[in-house]
Amino acid sequence: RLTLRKMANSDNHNHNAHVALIPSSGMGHLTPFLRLAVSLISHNVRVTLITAQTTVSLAESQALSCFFSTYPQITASQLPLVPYDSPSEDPFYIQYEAIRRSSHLLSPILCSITSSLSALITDMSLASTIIPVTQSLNLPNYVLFTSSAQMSTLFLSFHAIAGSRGENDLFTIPGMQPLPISWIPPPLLSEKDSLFRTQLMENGKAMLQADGILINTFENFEQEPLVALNAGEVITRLPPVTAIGPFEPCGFERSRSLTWLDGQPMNSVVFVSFGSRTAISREQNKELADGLLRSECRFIWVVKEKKVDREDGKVLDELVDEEFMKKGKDKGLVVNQWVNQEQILSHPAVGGFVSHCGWNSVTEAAWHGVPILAWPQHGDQKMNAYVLSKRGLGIWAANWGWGGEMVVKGTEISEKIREVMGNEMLRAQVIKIRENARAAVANGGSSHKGVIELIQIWKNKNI
Ligand code: UPG
Repeated sequence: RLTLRKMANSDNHNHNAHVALIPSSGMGHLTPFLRLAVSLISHNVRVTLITAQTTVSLAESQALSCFFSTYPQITASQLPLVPYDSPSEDPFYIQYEAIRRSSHLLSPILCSITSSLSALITDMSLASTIIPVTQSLNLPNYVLFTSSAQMSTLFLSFHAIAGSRGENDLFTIPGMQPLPISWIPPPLLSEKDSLFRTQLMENGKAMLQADGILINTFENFEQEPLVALNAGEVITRLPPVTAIGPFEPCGFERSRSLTWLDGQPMNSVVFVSFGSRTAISREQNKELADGLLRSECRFIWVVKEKKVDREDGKVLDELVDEEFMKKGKDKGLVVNQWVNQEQILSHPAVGGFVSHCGWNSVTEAAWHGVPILAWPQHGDQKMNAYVLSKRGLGIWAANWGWGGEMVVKGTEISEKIREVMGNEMLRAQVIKIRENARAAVANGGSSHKGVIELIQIWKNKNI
């Protein structure tokens, strides 16, 4: 406690806020932290980014090296990890757990930061082990929730309501409308212990001790959960919840030119991608290929068969059958590697997005005004699909179930793709959402105000 206080006092001449950020694991968690860091430096906040010493995916290590060379003013700091393994679990959750079990090593890192820190911003998956560390240093801790505000209502209340079920297969989160129980992430309903369930319960509970909760969303898009959270209806004694998104994609993420897309008519291409860590079965991919051909739309399809990109080594011919490659070659592109999704969504030729509804994908689609065909696969994704379909950012074929629960037929997929690509009313609604998203982070917008207020609080702490 003493160490951090003493440093703060000796650094009184520095009136800029200085914030350290600690993401957890996977591009779905790293990307929003990088975007937030860029937004903070644009407001003259000093930023230190603390990352785990090794990353699970190649995409993360490449993004980090590109990020630090683009923004040399951001200080890089590394957290060494104590070894942890649990072979039957998801590699990304294992990494969360390794970081959580290494949280005590954060203390000397925070104390060694030479200019005084105003706050630490912690990923929600690390909250329960990092909050005690910052409390002992008397350092404010803000938790960044990287999914929807809707999902946060479940995350924050589940430890208190686990075991209680509504009627007729409904599930009720206090302060919210009852939802079908099939939208709750399955590991939360299982009797079996899992990292997902234990971590979510512990983190949700610990977030009551945070100084604030920040969410990558905007008021106009998720008013209902945001109001319920701040009114204490979801759970009492919650710190202030501030919507500070959608985070603007940043320049360093753009790389390649998109020659093929440049030659396609406006709104004619459907982009198909299930994010950075979702594997789709071979059987389902076959139906997806069939659906794409039947839809007669142009397409860019990212095929992924493994969770972790380092294992995604198969050549395309092995993943997609020869006949599809022949028939589809004039219609589109199939890739089995990292693409620049944000850049693709920003292209005028792209008129629809078949998405698993990872929250970054949803906010990127909102930012660029691209209608979504929601096909949630796991975790928070049905909650996110619910939000986007309710707000008119896309349509959700809710009867397709979770990923792997059934094999959705090509005929059905093609129908839904056509519905999204050809629906002019939907397109007009989505354009409006894009305007609202951009207005939220522009000068005077609700999220912009939220960030400015936070920075003021952090600056006052320094003086
Ligand atoms: N991305 C690319 N190129 C690719 C694949 C992904 O640029 O080839 C980017 C994409 O633009 C996005 C990020 O990687 O910025 C992926 O994030 P997201 O769309 O949120 O999906 P996941 O990677 O699946 O994210 C995890 C969870 C998801 C959750 C999210 C935020 O799987 O369910 O909402 O984290 O908590």
